[in-house]
Amino acid sequence: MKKLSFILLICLVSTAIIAEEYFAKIENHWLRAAPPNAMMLAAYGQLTNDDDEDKILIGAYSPDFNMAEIHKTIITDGVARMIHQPQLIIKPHDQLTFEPGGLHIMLMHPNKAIKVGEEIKICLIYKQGDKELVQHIMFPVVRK
Ligand SMILES: [Cu+2]
Repeated sequence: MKKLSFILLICLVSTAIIAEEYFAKIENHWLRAAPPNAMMLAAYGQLTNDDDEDKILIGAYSPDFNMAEIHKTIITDGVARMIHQPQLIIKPHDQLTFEPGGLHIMLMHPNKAIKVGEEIKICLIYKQGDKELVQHIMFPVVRK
């Protein structure tokens, strides 16, 4: 819990301190709308590393959810399972696509109603050496 509140704090104050250039570029990002009582929602998008160094993604956080993790859906023997991804490396000049049926940001236990048309803040946590850097992104809530 202490770590979570620390990350939340970074999430709220880090924009001014950390150069935006460090982070992967995110495009086509969206959060899938769900029924009002849903305990799990998922967010998607495409991350591009325009840099000459690896970008190492180690997690996610959202102030509007009690828990967030990066997952990958894998189908084994016809059964879909979601596997937690504690670390994902985006190679230089490469892309990582989060999409339904594959990689996703799993958002668990919302602490408010998540409505179509609004934007929800999700923070992606990167590792650079022994530092953790946090990228804030506003995800539009879309029904599809
Ligand atoms: Cu998941």
